[in-house]
Amino acid sequence: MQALIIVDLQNDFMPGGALAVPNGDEVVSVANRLMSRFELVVATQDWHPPHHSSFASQHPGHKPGDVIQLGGIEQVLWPDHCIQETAGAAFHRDLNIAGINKVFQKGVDPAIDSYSTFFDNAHLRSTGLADFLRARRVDEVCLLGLATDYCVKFSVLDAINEDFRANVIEDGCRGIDLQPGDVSRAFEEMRDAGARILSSEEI
Ligand code: VGL
Ligand code: ZN
Repeated sequence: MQALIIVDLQNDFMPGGALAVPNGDEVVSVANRLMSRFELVVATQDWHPPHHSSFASQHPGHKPGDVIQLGGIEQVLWPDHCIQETAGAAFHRDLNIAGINKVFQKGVDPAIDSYSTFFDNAHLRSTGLADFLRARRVDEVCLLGLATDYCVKFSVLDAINEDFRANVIEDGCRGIDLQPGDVSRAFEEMRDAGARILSSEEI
């Protein structure tokens, strides 16, 4: 059984948003088109408390894009984004919410970031997604969304670690490219880990 996982199609990641991913809005229609092909559709939401430690605003002297050590792991600092219950954290208005079976929220612990849909960045706490999928006999997942080089990549790597076959829908993803080449390196890393990189036409 296959599931579609739609990653973080939220206003703050769209053009004009607080942490805009270039052309991020282009993948909403890809997500809507693919939903009907899957028996199970999961969407994730980046869902931070107002003073989340991944925000540069919480670290005097630092600015977005800086990298610091946080709880022993590297943390890129971001503009304030996807704050719980705000318009920026809401799904893009064109996303077909009715086609989503379950929403998983992540990044809720103020002390640690969570790029992956499965675990926080220190791999300490599970979101419950893996068990949710296994309970429904899912053995293969297809992922798309934002951003290729953060939440999509880490979700795909964790999916493989959790023994799911993982497919990434290339035209359903857009990335940040904080360092030029990050997006193509992310695809390479996912492929090397065992993910299949597909086009939405192949689904
Ligand atoms: C994301 C940076 C910070 C993402 C979330 O969804 O890829 N990136 N928070
Ligand atoms: Zn975030």
